[in-house]
Amino acid sequence: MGKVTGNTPLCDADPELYGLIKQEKSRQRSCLELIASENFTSKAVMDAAGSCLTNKYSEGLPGARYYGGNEYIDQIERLCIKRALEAFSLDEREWGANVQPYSGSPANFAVYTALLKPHERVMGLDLPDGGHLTHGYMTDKKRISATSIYFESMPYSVNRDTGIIDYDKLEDQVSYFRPRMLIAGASAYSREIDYKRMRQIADSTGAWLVADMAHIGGLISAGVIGSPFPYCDVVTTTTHKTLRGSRSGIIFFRRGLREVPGKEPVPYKIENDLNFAVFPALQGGPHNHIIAAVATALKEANTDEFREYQRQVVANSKALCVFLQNKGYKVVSDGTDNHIVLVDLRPSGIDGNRVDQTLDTCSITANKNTVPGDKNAFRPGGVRLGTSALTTRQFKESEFEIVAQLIHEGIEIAKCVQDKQETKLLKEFKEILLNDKDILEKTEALKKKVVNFASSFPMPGHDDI
Ligand code: DSN
Repeated sequence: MGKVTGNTPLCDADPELYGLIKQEKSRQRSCLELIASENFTSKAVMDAAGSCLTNKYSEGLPGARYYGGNEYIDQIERLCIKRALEAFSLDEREWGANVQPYSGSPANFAVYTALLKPHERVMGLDLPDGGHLTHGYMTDKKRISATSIYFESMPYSVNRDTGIIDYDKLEDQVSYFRPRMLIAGASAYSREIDYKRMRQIADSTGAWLVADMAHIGGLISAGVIGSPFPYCDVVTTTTHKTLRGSRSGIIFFRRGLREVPGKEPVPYKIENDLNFAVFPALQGGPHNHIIAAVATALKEANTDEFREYQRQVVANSKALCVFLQNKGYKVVSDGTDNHIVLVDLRPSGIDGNRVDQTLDTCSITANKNTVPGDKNAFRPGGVRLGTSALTTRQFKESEFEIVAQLIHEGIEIAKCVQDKQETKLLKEFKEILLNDKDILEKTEALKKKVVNFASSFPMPGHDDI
């Protein structure tokens, strides 16, 4: 018998790659991870994602595949669907789910493909106001997202003073634009969405109401914020943000009867169109290893431990918000209901790019973000902070008080760098940040504090990679 190939572990088969993954693991462990869309998934989820299921093709749906050998794959996908419905307390007579989308953006595009004809109209929250690219984003000069290339989009916005979605203005816009689909969802919005009001607004023009709960799926599953399911026709999500699974997407769709005020209820007929849009219209074979890993994450989501985790995520976010406000920072909407704190840095005399770069140098990972009123998405005035990842590492309110202090110290350094600038160029800022002796002393000292602090907390997953 010849030698079996493919049994060598990664560390021996590809030491170069193994070394890089190890370094990334060590970065994750030693930094303060505050990117609101990230989290640390469990060892069990990673085991499923790294399993033999990656070997299998299974185009089609459970029980109706194009290739043979899918008896276990079918059971795995059905299990994932069942757990997806359970995680949001949905009755399978009223809701179904497609767990094959590769992630949130493909899930959203599948919804557009299924529910709309090309060039029909959509409305989503504007990206600079906290919306997502796939909610129809375009600029004055360019249609950026495919959702604005193949469909006609008009953004709605938040009130510039309050930072809250301007539902009255939205209602007015809808009466003129008459969209076929209204999207309720966001990437950088820290307040609860009024789905009931959005349903009324969608009904005023007979539009589909689609929620994109990618950021807040875990919080909704745990019941710590309001659910879109009672009001929406379709709900999409990613599975790796607050839901803490592997990277994937899910589309939930209504079954049963569609109630439209003033009309006889009609049966929903969107299930087949949505399934068809995912495959064969947009995707090929499902990523079975990832569907399995999502199934494991959804099992974890249906536990008291997970619900307690989500309560802590929100408690930590509220605490971080207050600690930063006490240091004089302006928080968009003056608070938070979820895992996000969106800091408007403009009143502090600095911007998102400069703070993001400075914090990154000190092992604090957050992202620059537009804040309401920003004119240019490439020069955002704020920074978005999220508490999901560090809460997974057992951070509580007292740890977030330290996090707020460390962020504040980072922002102070960014201001020192800015003071040394002779021009307004970001390139010059970076030069000074990375080369100026005084600044280097400051960033190295802060980084040391951050790394010592972060490294002392537990980290889920495998020890090495
Ligand atoms: N990149 C994700 C986020 O940070 O919100 C959304 O796609």
